[in-house]
Formats: sequence, C-alpha cells, structure tokens
Amino acid sequence: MRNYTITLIGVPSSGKTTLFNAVTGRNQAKVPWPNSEFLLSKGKFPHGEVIYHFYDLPGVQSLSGTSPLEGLINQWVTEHASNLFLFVCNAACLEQELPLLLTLMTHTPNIIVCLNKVDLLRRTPLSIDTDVLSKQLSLPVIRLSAKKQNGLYQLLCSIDDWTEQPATAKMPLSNFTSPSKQATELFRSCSTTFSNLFAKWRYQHGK
Ligand SMILES: Nc1nc2c(ncn2[C@@H]2O[C@H](COP(=O)(O)OP(=O)(O)OP(=O)(O)O)[C@@H](O)[C@H]2O)c(=O)[nH]1
Ligand SMILES: [Mg+2]
Repeated sequence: MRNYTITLIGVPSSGKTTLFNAVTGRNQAKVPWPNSEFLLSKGKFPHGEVIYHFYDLPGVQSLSGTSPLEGLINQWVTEHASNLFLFVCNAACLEQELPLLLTLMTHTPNIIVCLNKVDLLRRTPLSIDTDVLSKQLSLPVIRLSAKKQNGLYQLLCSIDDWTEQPATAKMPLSNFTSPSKQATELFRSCSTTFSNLFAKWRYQHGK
C-alpha cells in the first residue's frame, strides 16, 4: 500500500470542509495539531493500491499572518511542501483568492486547483476559462461543486495523475513580487465578465 498526504487549503468559506466531507465520508477523525492545542480534521480515502490521507485546514487569508493559527498553517505548508495540496477556491470570487494561491506556489509546486462553487457561476455574468487558467499556472484546474458533488471523479483522476509524476519535475516558483498585481493580470487573462446574464447566455450558445 502506498500512502499519500493531501492537504485542503484556501481562504475561509471556500468549501474545503464540504469537499473534505464529500471525499472522505465517515472515514474521519480529529487529530491533535503537533505542538499546539488546535485539532485538525483528518480523513482517509482508500483507493486501489493507495490510501489518500486528507487534512482539512482552517481557512487562511495569507501565509504570512502572525496569529498562532496562521503560524501553524505556514509551518504545515513548509513541512508538507513535497506532499499534495488541494487549493480550494470559490470560483465566483476567484480574483480575490488568487493571491493566496500565488503565494502557495512559491512554497510548493504540488498543487491541484479546485475551482469550487462553479454552480454559482451560472448566476453571475462571470465566465472562467479553466484551460487558460491551467496553462497560465502550469497546474491542473478542476471545476467542482463540492456541495452538489460534481467534479469529484475528475478530481480523483487528477490526484492519481499527480502520484504518477516524477518528483524531479516538481519545483516551486521563485517569489512573486506582488501576488495581488499578478492575480489581477492572471484573472483578466482567464475570465470574461459580461454586461449581463443574457449576454453571457448568448455568448455560450453562439447566438
Ligand atoms: N453553492 C455552493 N456552495 C458551496 C459549495 N461548496 C461549499 N459551499 C457552501 O459554502 C459554505 C462554506 O463551506 P465550508 O465547506 O464550510 O467552507 P470552508 O472552506 O471549510 O470554511 P472554513 O473552514 O471556515 O475556512 C457552506 O455554506 C457550504 O454549503 C458549492 O460547491 N456550491
Ligand atoms: Mg472548514
């Protein structure tokens, strides 16, 4: 049996716990966070010859915060840089959540972007081109609705693919000088904001 540690990370309320519950079901436990009074949710997903051990981190706005919890998350990211991270973001708030992703990319290349809450996109004039986003980041990007349990199979396939990659191909990026500026540019390149929902519908249906 091969064992892999997979950490769910993202800003508060992006849907990490909903995704964690959807994937691990009842195979869950609260475990002590090393050297602290905090508890951490751990869940198991046995899958063929491998066992994926998922950890559901609390939401965090930045990796350089000074609160005890932010310090622990920062330490977790550093210590687990060679393991896989699922960056769970709210698709409808992508621009605001990209700076955290860009910062995470300076710590580890082992990231799958979970573009969660895509069901909400239908109700906004925003469209996101997942292929462009994935190409710009050089990371897999999976469209998901954790709440509706859509996209979970694609996510598991992407996790399986990650386990097959040679470790030598994985290198973190050098520091982004300004994650928020980079985030704005990245968001512009992969998104279209229509003047209204009808314009979006016409575009998507080629009318
Ligand atoms: N519409 C929609 N709502 C979702 C989806 N996934 C999660 N939510 C909702 O988003 C809210 C926050 O979900 P959580 O899973 O608690 O988010 P979290 O990232 O664990 O939050 P923190 O642990 O506080 O950082 C809840 O009301 C969920 O029901 C989704 O795919 N679509
Ligand atoms: Mg949570």
